[in-house]
Amino acid sequence: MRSMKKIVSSRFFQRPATRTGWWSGLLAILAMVMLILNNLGLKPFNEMTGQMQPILVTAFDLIMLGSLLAAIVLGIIAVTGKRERSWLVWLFMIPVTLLAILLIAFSIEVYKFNHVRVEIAPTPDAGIERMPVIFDDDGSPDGTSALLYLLSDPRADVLVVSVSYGEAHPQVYIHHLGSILERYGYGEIPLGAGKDAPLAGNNAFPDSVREASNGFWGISQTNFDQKYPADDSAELMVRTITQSNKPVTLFISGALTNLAEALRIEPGIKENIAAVYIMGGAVYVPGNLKELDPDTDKTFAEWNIYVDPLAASEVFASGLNLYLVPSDATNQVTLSHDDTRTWRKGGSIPDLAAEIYDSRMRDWNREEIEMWDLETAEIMLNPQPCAFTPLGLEVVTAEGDTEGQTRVIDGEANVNVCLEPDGDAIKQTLEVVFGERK
Ligand SMILES: [Ca+2]
Repeated sequence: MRSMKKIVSSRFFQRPATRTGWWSGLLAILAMVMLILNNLGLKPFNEMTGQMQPILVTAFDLIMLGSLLAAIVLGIIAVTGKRERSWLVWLFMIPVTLLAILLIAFSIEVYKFNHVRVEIAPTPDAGIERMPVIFDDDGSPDGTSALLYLLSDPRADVLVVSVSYGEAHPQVYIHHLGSILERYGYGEIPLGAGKDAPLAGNNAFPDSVREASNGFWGISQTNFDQKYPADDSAELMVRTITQSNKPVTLFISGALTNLAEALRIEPGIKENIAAVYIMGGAVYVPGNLKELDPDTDKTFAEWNIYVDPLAASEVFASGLNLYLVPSDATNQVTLSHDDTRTWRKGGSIPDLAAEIYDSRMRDWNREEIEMWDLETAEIMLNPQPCAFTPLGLEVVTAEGDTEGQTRVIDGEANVNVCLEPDGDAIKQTLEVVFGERK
């Protein structure tokens, strides 16, 4: 075998000896300068306006990436084929390293997304009196945060997670909640999905809201491919309440469709329901339909009651022990980014609750936001911050401007209403429960 001496055409401190070597070095420098300009936001064409601007910006990107790739290819040829060792040629290693880092970071993200990490649910302290709770929300961002709160507070024993008609399509959104529960170690909680229609009529949230809920509001925390088995909500409620050896508390932060249907199936469940906490209605304040439907003439109703007034009317007349947290109370308590930041010490469940409100504030361009369902969940576990006022309330079911209104009537009180919540106390409890979650 003939031994071949490798002849190096340039040494490290020399200039490249070949054209390939020169090109690889110069293109690497060009690519890096363009990358730096790009990352510093100093792209020369970004500030321009007019027809040429998008073409020039695209051209910049193409030249940047093209010279990056060309520098790498020519660099490899120069080092291996032409035996170049000049420092200028070795510059191609810098973009190679950058690309490798990007590729590794991207792979880690893909891996994290595809491998649902099951976290260990906290073991509740045996000494704590636990409240058996059925959670029923209409697939809303704040309702999802309320669920995360109930999971974080050891005083709540969540028996069922159910989605009702309202902001979301129950059969779609239940899988988002299924994914969240599995991820955080609560995959055993039975799921319910209600019918995607009110008991009567066809009132509905705007399509844009319902479509956004299908995609989990653009917060890509859930595994969209996975499907989770879910029972019909009303039947699951009846079964769970009947079988519970302790009276059950219901948390309802959407339309009252599922509970009304459960009461129609088996009115006897009333005997084993301790209380129903409801986020909904507007008693002494204007309704909130205009917030999503600016052209409406219906200024009295609040969305949760409005989308299924018949269901609300049946529940209000049921004789159940009702606790209502209406817009009167939710208008008074707002969150800012400073508040959500204090939750994040508690780990991934509070992180998601914070991210949900942070993303709403970003999307709506607001510095502060009401917490609605989350406020109601907090008051349910910790009623001291709101003294409830017993009121006679009826729900207007007739079509017209007052449809869905929760109207005060003379006569016996049927609903306990939170009108003046102590926002600071509520936010303090949230900070403790979320921030100290183990
Ligand atoms: Ca809700």
